[in-house]
Amino acid sequence: MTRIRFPDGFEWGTATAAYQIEGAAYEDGRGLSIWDVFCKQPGRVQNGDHGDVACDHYHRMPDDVALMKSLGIQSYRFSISWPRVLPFGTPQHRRVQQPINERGIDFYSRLVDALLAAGITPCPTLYHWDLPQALQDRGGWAFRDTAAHFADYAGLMYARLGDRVERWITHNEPWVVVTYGHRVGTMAPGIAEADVAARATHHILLSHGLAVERYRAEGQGGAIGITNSNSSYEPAEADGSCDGAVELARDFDTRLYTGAVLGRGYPDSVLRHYEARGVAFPIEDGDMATIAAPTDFVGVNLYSRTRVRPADSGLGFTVAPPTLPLTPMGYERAPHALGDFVRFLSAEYERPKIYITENGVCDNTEPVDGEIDDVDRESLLRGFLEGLHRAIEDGADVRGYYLWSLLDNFEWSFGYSKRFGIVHTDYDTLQRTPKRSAGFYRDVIANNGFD
Ligand code: IFM
Repeated sequence: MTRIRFPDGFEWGTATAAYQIEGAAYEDGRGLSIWDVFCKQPGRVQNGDHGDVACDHYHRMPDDVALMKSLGIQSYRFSISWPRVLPFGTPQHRRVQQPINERGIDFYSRLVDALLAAGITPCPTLYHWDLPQALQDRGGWAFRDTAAHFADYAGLMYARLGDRVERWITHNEPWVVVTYGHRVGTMAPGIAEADVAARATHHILLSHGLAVERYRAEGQGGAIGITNSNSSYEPAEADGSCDGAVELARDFDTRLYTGAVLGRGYPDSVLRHYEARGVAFPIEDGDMATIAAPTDFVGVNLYSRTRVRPADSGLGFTVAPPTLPLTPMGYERAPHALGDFVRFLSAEYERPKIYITENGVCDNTEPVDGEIDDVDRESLLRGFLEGLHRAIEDGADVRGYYLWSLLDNFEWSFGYSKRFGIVHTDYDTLQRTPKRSAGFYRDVIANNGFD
């Protein structure tokens, strides 16, 4: 049996996001986000589900922190709900009188204090998809000013939490926001326009850069980075005919986001794709340098692999049918994908410092006699971690791993139908029950690995 031990100081965490767990959507002065609005539009979200209550974490936060402590969690990646702290956007918003919602700020301040008291390092993400609806009404991410609003909101959070928070993430998965929110329209704000998608791409990345510059300008001494979604792209055929498709897929996914942030600019293939549709990225002088403001780490989210082959239209590549068994999310069970992707990223960008900011498994195993025996999750997690460990041994600089997710929660357009938690949430009683995989993860943390 292989003995796997991660490097000393490797950090083990769990991740969640505000809209997916907090609930309390209309309490204590929180403003509307685009997801509050999107969920209430008929047919947008499976079963008409929404995040009004979610896991009720807003009221159960101390218990959830205690739960993490009982599992030995070392760092917690959560997100801040922008409309909870700034119900209408930012204090500088031009047309609306802008109160800061002190009750919202107080919630995150209490969360940070509780985490620190439990010996857990806080790692907030500033944007995990819940844009204030007030900013969407003014154009959302298609509108350049939204980037400046984001930097102001970031500055507010640095000022209020920066004395205790030393690791920040600007955005979660811009690719998802752009693709599903603005190009395909199956996520909030539900737009399906190439022009809006291009504008959103650029303004989200610009907002990241502005927030990083603000972090440095304010003399904050911690670390800041961005989290991108990724897949490990593989050729559908092994004869070389699909290798170009793999590179193209990497352009649209990893290189457009991580590459731009790491100073490589936008891939020509992506710019050409949009140009062919009469769409130009709204790049102004200095933007690309701002986007490439030096970050301290790259956040990697990865759940599976994707096999691709060339296509004559669309993006120039197409996804080939799966050949491996699927999780209930429809993702291939590909344990090698995490290590493979990390190896690719490390080679492509000269060994950046990496945190795995999300990795996990959808497994809908239900309780039987109060026990949740999620063996499929445990075995796939084990495989992901084995692959990650090999990539580290091969030289990748990976500093920590955040498992998605602590709790079963609201899975966006799938509502509550997909369970990613290592802790089961009963959505009737809101009771939390650690699953078999929580025990596995607790032992991984205690041993900094597994046998
Ligand atoms: O639940 C999501 C999360 O919000 C972003 N990354 C992927 C997760 C699982 O689909």
